[in-house]
Amino acid sequence: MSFFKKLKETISKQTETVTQKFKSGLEKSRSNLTEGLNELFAKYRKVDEDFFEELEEILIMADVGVNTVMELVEELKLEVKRKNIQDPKEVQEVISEKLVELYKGDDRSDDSFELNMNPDGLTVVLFVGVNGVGKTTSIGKIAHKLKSDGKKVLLAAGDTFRAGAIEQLEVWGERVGVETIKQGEGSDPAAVMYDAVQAAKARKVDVLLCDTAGRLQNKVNLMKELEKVRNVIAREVPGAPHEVLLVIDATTGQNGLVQAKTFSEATNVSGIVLTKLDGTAKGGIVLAIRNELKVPVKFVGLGEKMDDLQPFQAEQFVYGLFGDMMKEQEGQ
Ligand SMILES: Nc1nc2c(ncn2[C@@H]2O[C@H](COP(=O)(O)OP(=O)(O)O)[C@@H](O)[C@H]2O)c(=O)[nH]1
Ligand SMILES: [Mg+2]
Repeated sequence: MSFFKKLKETISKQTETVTQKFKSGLEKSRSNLTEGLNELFAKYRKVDEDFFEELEEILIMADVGVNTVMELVEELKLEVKRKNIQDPKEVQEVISEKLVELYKGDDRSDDSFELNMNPDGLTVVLFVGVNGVGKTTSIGKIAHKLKSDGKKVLLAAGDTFRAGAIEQLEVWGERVGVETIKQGEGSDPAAVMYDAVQAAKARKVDVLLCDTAGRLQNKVNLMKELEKVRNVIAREVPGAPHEVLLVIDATTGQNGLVQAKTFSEATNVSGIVLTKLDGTAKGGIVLAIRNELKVPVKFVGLGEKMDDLQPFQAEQFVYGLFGDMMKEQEGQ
C-alpha cells in the first residue's frame, strides 16, 4: 500500500474536527512549503544532487533545523536510490513518509502525546517556559480538555512575579469552571504550590495544573525557583511532578530551541507544548525539537480558541502540511 493511503487510513480513525484543526492551524506553514516544493518539482526533471541541495534549503527555511535536515536528506537519498525514483514529484511521498518516521522513530508509540497520569491518585503537571509563550493560556485549554474528559481539575497560580498573571489564570479558571489556588503578587511560588497540593489532596482532585513565572532575564534565579517549586511538589506527592511541560512559542523559531535547551538543563522536561503554530509559516520547528531534544511534543497550539490546543500527532501534522499536494497527485 502507498504511504499516502496508509496515512489517510490512520487519519480517518479520528474525527474530522481534529483533521480540520491541524489543517487550519498549519495553513501558513503549508502554503510556504507547498509553494517551495511545487517550484522545485517543476524546475527539475530528474532527481540529482542539485535537486537535493535545493530541497535542503526549502526545509531549512521551514525551520526543520540544519542537523535534522541533513539527517532527513541523507535518508531520502537512500530511499530514492532503493526505490529507483526518477521523477521529482514522486519524492513528495517519500518526504512525507520520512517525516512521520523521523518524528515517531522505532520506540515512539502512537500515544506518546498523552499526559502521563498517576494511576494512584493526584497527578501534578508543572508548566515552565519564558514570558509570553502561552503557559497560562495552555493551562486554561488543557484544564478545559481534562474537565470535558470528566476529570476534577485544580489550578495553582505559581506566577507571582508578573503583574496580572494571577488574575489571568483565575479568569481562565472561571471560564472553564475550575478553581484556582493563589496568594498575593510577589509571594513565594513554592508556598503557593504547597497550598495547592494540600488543597488538591483535600478535595480529591485528579489533576493539578501549576503555572510558573518565566523571567529569563535572571536565569539563575528562575532555575532556582523552579527547582524549589519542584522539590515542594515532589515532597508532598510521591512521584510528582508527573509531567514537566515546557511551553515554546513556535513563532520564535530556532530561538525556541535554545530556550528549550536551557530549561532542560535546569529541570527534567518531560514534554513540550508548542504554541502559536497557527502564527508561523515555519512549522518545521516541531521536527527540529523532536529530533534535537529527544522530548515529545505533547500538545500544539493551533489557534486562540479553547479547543485549539490539540494533542500532537505526527500523521495529522504531516497531512496538514502535505494534504493538498497529495490530492493534486491523485488527480493526475
Ligand atoms: N494564535 C495563538 N495565540 C496563542 C496561542 N497560545 C497562546 N497564545 C497567545 O499568546 C499570548 C501570551 O499567552 P500567555 O498564556 O499569557 O503566556 P505566558 O506568559 O507564558 O503565560 C496570549 O495573547 C495568548 O492568547 C496559540 O496557540 N495560538
Ligand atoms: Mg502566564
